[in-house]
Amino acid sequence: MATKNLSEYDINSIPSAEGMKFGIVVAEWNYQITGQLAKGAIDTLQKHGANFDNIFVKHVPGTFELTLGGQFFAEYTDVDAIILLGCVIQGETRHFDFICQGVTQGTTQLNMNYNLPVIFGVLTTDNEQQALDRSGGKLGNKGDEAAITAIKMVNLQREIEK
Ligand code: DLZ
Repeated sequence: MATKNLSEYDINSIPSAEGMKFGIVVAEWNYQITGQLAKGAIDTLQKHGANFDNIFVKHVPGTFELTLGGQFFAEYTDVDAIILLGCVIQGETRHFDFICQGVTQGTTQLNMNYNLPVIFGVLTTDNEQQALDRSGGKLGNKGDEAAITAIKMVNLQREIEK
């Protein structure tokens, strides 16, 4: 089965991110991966017109804390979208399941509670190689995909809000 390259998209279909403000929350756990996700997201936002001064990056200890980090952005700042970046790698215990469940449900809640795009940029992989492949490796970068999703959702909200 072919797997999608996370960095491939139709460049002409992306709205301009000029004037948009973004909060990015990055998990420190597996930082060799999440640092690359953040780099991909920041580069992609700028490539599509976002000003570097309108991109705010904060770190949290692990993926489980991404939701609260995102809530801080939603509650205390005027960003237009929030991008959550983490990487959970399957281990020998069920910790993986609990972290993934917590962050997915938490992200959905933030979207609904704040009426704000909160983008799920979390890799959930069986091993480190799968994560490397998706953080700037042979399958692209999930950070790029998260940035494009954020731009599209801000644009959609602005179109419908009018
Ligand atoms: C504890 C833990 C484990 C085992 N694995 C990961 C992981 O693969 N990726 C990740 O981002 N964080 C992991 N953590 C840390 C949790 O996300 C969280 O920081 C701690 O459980 C403290 O709440």
